[in-house]
Amino acid sequence: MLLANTTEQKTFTGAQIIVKTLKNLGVDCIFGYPGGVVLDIYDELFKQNDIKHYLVRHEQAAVHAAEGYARVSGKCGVVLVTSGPGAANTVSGIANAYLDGYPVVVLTGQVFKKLIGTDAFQEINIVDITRSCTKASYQVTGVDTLEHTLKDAFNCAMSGKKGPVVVDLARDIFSQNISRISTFKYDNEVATASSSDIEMLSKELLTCSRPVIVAGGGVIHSKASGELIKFAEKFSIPVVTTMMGTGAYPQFGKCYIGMIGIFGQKSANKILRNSDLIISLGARFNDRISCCFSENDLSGKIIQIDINQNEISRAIPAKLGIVSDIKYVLQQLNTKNFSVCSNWLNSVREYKTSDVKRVSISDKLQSFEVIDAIYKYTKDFEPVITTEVGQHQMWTVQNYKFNSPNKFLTSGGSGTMGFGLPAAIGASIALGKSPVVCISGDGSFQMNEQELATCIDYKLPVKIFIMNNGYLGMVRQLQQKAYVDRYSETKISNPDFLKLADAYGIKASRVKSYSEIKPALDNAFRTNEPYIIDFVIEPFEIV
Ligand SMILES: Cc1ncc(C[n+]2csc(CCOP(=O)(O)OP(=O)(O)O)c2C)c(N)n1
Ligand SMILES: [Mg+2]
Repeated sequence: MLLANTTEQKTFTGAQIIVKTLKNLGVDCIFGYPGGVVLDIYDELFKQNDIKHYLVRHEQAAVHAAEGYARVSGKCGVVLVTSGPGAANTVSGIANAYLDGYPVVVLTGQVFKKLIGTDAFQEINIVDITRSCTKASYQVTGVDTLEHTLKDAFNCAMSGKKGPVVVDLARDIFSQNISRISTFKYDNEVATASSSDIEMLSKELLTCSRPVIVAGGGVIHSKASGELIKFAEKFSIPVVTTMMGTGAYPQFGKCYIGMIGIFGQKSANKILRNSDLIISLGARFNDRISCCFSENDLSGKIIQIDINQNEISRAIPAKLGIVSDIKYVLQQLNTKNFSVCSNWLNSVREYKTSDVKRVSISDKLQSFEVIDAIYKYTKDFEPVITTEVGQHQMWTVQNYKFNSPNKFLTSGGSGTMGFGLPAAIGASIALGKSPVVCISGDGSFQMNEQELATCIDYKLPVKIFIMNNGYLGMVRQLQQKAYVDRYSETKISNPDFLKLADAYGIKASRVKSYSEIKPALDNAFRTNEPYIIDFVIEPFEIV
């Protein structure tokens, strides 16, 4: 909701209004890449110091960096790019932020109003292209609607289930004048459960005997980890998470069992089957989870709590759906008394014996040994860990122990290779240039490796650990199972990552055996600069 108005009498250009409005909205950094159409905005940015612009090397990376910044800071990420190819390059990043629900406002330059629709030089219809993967796509063709559209865009990105919003800016408006500009505060209204919803939920909790909590990304969005810990531990209810809920409940916590879904633990999936009540907190039950329950009817026992009305019963029909901020619901439940389920919790802990134990399949360095060593080395300072997409992503979520929210940044809904490095850049900036670890695959790293230049330019201590297996491993694994070892186009050649690092002025080392891990990590964390470790691992491991 937008509140209050005071006015100043002065004339402003559209470009000035953009920069001033962003400041009013509390924006302190922008990730972007310039081009002819948006030069007026870049000139205004040059003249001020309140908003810092981070120049990336590819527009997709700008959006991932803005998402990484948003995930860690809780603020809205902002991106500025030029028209045509600049705007088109943002689409993968926008889709990523959409599916995982993180707020990013993407400002795209557009050709002059009279040229829109004429296939003018560097014209694309970014509004139509992104309509299905944004919360809203606006086009501004007159300076009079500029300020309000920007406010609406931020409000939309940050409210309810958060997500990306595009604001496409016709070139004319940057030099048009307007005489009024407002200052304003902006406030977020959050949906909360009704008292009858809370009563119905309490009744279910009073009558069940085998409850389980599924903590999804919504718990992290709602900053409800403290309330979740209290709720689960007060009543001894087992907690499982989705991948996006990793860290929402501490993995060393006494109620934690594991991650559900196809790459999760058998024990965690088994609890859902054997439970009589599933309390789903901000989990989407997408196909990577629901495929594990195709032979079980969970619909009669799911209570789904989500800020997004559209998620309720989307994948599995819910017995009760509550559209609400999760923190609010947990706060209400924590004031009540339900029976304590210690026997049930103790019995499901036994399920863990059925979980697969990782074992070495060769004398080569194994992925799980590497991730475990990284965990042991970093656990005391709990850095933010980002991943790319592939086997290394699953090895990370399976073998690293996350004990706090917002420490694990991964591409869940979209599975976008190329997310991890720019997301680590955004996270490091949000944390005031703190060390952030990017666990990468050799394939994924090459999707946005140009961002090493951004790390160097801004002296960001991003530690890139490449799980180098010489394959697009996750796809190779599918081929191994489904196509009898016919590895069509999944063996990849890589550059010498040490030489590549050197070309960018980044220090690096290569690790081929277990004993080399610790000295390499010492080197990586001793410096306050970026660092690359090329972990040469067994190529034929499977997740
Ligand atoms: C942009 C994009 N293209 C293609 C894919 C399909 N895909 C999923 S995992 C994967 C392999 C990733 O290889 P690598 O980064 O080396 O990770 P590994 O599985 O070997 O650990 C591919 C190609 C994708 N997820 N994203
Ligand atoms: Mg690989």
